[in-house]
Amino acid sequence: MIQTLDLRGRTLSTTDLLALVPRSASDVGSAAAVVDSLIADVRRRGSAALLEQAERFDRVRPAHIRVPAEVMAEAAAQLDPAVRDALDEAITRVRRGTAGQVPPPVTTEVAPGARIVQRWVPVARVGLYVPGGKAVYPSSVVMNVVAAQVAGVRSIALASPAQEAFGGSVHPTILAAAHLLGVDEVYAMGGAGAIGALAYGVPDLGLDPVQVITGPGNLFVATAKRAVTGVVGIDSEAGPTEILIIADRAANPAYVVADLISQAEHDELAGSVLVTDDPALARAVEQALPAAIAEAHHRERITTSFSGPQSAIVLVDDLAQAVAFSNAYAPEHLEVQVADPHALLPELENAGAIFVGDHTPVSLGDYIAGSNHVLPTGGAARYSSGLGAYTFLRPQQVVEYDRAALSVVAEQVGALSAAEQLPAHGEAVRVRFGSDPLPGPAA
Ligand code: HSO
Ligand code: ZN
Repeated sequence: MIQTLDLRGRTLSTTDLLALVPRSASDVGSAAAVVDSLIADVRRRGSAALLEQAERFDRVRPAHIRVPAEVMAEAAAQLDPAVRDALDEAITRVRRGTAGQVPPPVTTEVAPGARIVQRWVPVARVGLYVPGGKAVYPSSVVMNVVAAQVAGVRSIALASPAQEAFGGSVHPTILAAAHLLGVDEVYAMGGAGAIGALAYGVPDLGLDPVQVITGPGNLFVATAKRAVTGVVGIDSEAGPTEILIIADRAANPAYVVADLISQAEHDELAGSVLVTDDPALARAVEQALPAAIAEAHHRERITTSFSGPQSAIVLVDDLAQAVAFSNAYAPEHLEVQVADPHALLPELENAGAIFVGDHTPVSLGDYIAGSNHVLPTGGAARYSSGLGAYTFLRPQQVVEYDRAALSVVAEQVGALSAAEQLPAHGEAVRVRFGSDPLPGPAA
């Protein structure tokens, strides 16, 4: 079922390597016209448009778009205690794991009396979109909200589609997770209209616009996030999940099989790739897969994902070739199950997150490791990172010169302003010294 690609003895370019294990193409953009009109309608008619869109796309008319406080509290009270305990632990660990992502302000004296402060300022208000489809991910609420809170974001609004099965409200597990995190501004609204509502605000709902929108969604949500970019900032677009495992003869095939299956259960389009220099391990994994999949709850989805061109067992000559493959592929999740994983770490450049050793499966990171599970997919790990506090922070420079420090460079500002034929620029410095002669850099 899963293809085996034997790259031993072959030298391939990055383009060739990528063509061997192609990801599914994304057609974000194809829905642009529909999405634009849905957003425009929300801007024009506010909650009336949102209610109509819920009836049309979610087949239910929410009793309230803004989820009432009692409904939030009730959902939290009804939450299974074991799930509540696990969410509490996840929140604690992700908070700890995120704390190091807020850099302290740095002051640099570029010259005597001339100071540049580099500081990191959170955006004021953030919107989080939580999909309402086949999967309910309270863990994603934790990942997004904690990152924003650690950054210092003061106001967070959450949007999730109205659910027919829950009387037109948001899924109670999502409500409970939000409540545990102290987020009580939740709206039963979904799809492109919800993204428009967050970006532009909805006056008749008392919903103020946000500055950054994060969270995954279907094609319409992704298209809508693209459409409002510039009005707001967004996180990266989430494609199907991916796992790449680099393993050598020291790896336990049962762990490799379980970890590949764990991510494939998300999506038919999920990519699962094992890269190994050990033909015996490759064989063991290939042989163990069918029985393991047969046991799996989502066996059909997993089978489809393993049978697709995006999944493979890749045989390489050595771990150096495995690293080269992984760097070219740039997986969302990279597991390193080799005898000496730390020897490979310095060489591993492109990955959303790296999971080291036999006892760090991706599913640990999905829930409770303390890292963030919102990670770049589709090769975006070549140039971007996962979600973190920095997603909600802007670096800002604060500039401060005293009179003496300004006088030292006044002539130079004048010279550059003359060269650019912008003499008023020079004058804005000169005016501060009246008829005093300018001392110039040598003074
Ligand atoms: N592996 C998913 C995140 C997730 N897993 C949520 C379980 N729940 C994408 O990184
Ligand atoms: Zn997962």
